[in-house]
Amino acid sequence: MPRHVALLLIVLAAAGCSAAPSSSASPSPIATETVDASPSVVADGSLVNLTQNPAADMQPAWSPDGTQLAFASDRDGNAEIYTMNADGSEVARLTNDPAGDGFPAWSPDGTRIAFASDRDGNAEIYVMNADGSGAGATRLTDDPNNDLAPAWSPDGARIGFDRDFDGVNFEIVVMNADGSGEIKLTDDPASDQSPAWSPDGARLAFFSDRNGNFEIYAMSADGSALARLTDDPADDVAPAWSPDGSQLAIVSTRDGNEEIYVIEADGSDAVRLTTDPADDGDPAWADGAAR
Ligand SMILES: [Ca+2]
Ligand SMILES: [Ca+2]
Ligand SMILES: [Ca+2]
Ligand SMILES: [Ca+2]
Repeated sequence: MPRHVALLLIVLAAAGCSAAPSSSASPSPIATETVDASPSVVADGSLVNLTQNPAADMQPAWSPDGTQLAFASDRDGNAEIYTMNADGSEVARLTNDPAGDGFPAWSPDGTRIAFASDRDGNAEIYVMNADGSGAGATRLTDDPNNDLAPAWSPDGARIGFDRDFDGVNFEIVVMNADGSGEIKLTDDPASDQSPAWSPDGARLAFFSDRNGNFEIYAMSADGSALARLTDDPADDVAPAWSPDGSQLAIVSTRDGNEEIYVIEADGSDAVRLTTDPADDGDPAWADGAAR
């Protein structure tokens, strides 16, 4: 049994949205996320549905203090970003744009939320205040390719994301939090997606099909020292670090449909957390020390 699973809450969205971008060349990658999802909280395998809404509620992200979740939902007709308390109460809508808005990610100080939107013609990374105040979203990227899945470095200085160069060749890119200084960290014809910073900021985990099927990888924050963490013929995607950096939550289809697993940071000792005939995706790990 991994050390911290019983102490921590992992939030996830049921449905196969985690792997959807990899198999789709859709011009609207945010608005076309999988339907029938709803964020749930699982602590050692017990599930609580937080949203109870017929719309698709996806991509849950914990606030740094563990009191709120941001998520994307199409409950108002197209994908928008929302926040709610950790018990599902006080849902607030933060975006209001006919384009698709998704992939919310909190800044480490909890004041801002980065997200992806195709409101300017293709998916770009934006940032807005987490409480809905201010003039709205500020655009950080300006690239004709789709930019998705932002993830803030633990020191708040940088944002990692994935850029879709041709519908199948995603690369991991890092920029300064003001959008300057882009650096492409991967350079492989396969699809490299969904960067996740380790809590100490030293490593970036992601998933890639560079070895024939989706596996979890981790590299140094400068792109060096690449390590493969999983080795299973099924799809292994959507890594999320534990708060102490010793483990990752991942999604795998190794038991027939998408379930949440926890692996050690070196890839060993996979433990399955969910057992449900529906797909379970998009894990996000809350900091147990804050709860
Ligand atoms: Ca929208
Ligand atoms: Ca773009
Ligand atoms: Ca690639
Ligand atoms: Ca695999």
